[in-house]
Amino acid sequence: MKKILLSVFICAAFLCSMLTAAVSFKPEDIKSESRMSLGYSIINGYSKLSAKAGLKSYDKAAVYSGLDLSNPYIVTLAGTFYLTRGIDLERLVTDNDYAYSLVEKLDGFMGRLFVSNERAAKLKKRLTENGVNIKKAYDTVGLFIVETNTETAQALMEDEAVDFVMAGGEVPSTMKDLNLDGSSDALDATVIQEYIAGKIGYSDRDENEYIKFAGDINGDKEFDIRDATAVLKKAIPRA
Ligand SMILES: [Ca+2]
Ligand SMILES: [Ca+2]
Repeated sequence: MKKILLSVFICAAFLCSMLTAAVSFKPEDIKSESRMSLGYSIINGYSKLSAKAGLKSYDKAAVYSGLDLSNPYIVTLAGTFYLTRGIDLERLVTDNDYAYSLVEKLDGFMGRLFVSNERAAKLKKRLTENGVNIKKAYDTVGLFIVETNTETAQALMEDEAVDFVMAGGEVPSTMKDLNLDGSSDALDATVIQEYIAGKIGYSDRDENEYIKFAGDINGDKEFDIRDATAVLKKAIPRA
């Protein structure tokens, strides 16, 4: 249990890594590295699918080159930040203003305690040299809001210095959106039904991870037909 909590604290301290706190894992997978990796994959999957659906574009994107979580000092600070700020995980991944206010605070907190992010600094230098316009930089956390395009954004997703690229540069309004139209409703139930029936599928690992994450509507860590029912129940207004 302590291990789980620690992983949640680590994940929780970083903007989109918080997604991983809500994702299902087998006990043997409870290592922060695999959780983080899955969290990054989910975000990249969201970016790819939402760009394809036209919900978001890569014209603006958040590029994340996170801190070294094998460093115990950084992990301790991240845990302290999480514990002392009373962070609302659900709000963090769906409320853009709230998310970025926390990123700003975390960035300042880490910076004042002499944390540096060399990996992000190198990436920032390279982006600048390549003519990428960085609109906002959180240098310590390693998050950059950039003006980009599809080709550059896709290349950054494959860049080893980049953990994830978030299309649009903003957190989604809902993380339960499977058809990527910006809301969670009966249309998403259809996607769940078709995905389970094998009528639709995604060849891309990131896209699959996003759908499995977003599709667990009832939060029981399984992706199955009960989630379609759960969407429909929520979609019908109560009398
Ligand atoms: Ca939807
Ligand atoms: Ca479920």
